[in-house]
Amino acid sequence: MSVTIYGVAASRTMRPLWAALELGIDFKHEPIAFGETGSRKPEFRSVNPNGKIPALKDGDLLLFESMAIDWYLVRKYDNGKGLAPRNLEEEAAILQWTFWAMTEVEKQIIEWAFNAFVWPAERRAPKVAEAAMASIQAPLQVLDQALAGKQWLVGERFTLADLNVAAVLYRLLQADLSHVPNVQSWLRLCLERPAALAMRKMRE
Ligand SMILES: N[C@@H](CCC(=O)N[C@@H](CS)C(=O)NCC(=O)O)C(=O)O
Repeated sequence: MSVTIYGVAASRTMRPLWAALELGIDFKHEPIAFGETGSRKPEFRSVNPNGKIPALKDGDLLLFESMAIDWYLVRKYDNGKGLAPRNLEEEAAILQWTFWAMTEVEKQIIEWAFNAFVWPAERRAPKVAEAAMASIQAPLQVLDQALAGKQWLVGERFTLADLNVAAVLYRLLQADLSHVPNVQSWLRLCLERPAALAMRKMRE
């Protein structure tokens, strides 16, 4: 077993854990906590100098950044499973959706979730949650249109584009998505795959 994934599942580590489970990789999981009690400890800085999770070790290779780790895992271990791109156009489309999720909606979804239900009630700021939810409406419409008449984002099969975007949207399972019905049904389809359910069991 050469692959080790560092980080508790209830964090962005859910992304490489889901990818590894989809790919059937025989990996070791080190559930390092985030912050002072785990990822920021000096001994973990040799794994990820940023003091954050997730991180990955595969033989001599050390990697940080969840989406770079996912990219590496599917490029190395796909073995025909279909998560990896099959040509340049698919590669660009998978990167497009991955970067879109990270830059257009990730921060706002986290802000919404923490202020809507993750933090204890006294710490929540309902107005911040409301503003964060309002700010993702335009990108959600873009995603909804991209999914019109399609089951998956790229190449008519479940790819890393679906995994990365659905992992970023995970918290929206608890939001009302009835006004973006394509996103609603696609998100459920992604997050109810056996590998996604196994990942969710590790974190919920
Ligand atoms: N862009 C990085 C973000 C990593 C990150 O911020 N991870 C959080 C947990 S989800 C963390 O380790 N925070 C600990 C800290 O900032 O002390 C990625 O996608 O991997």
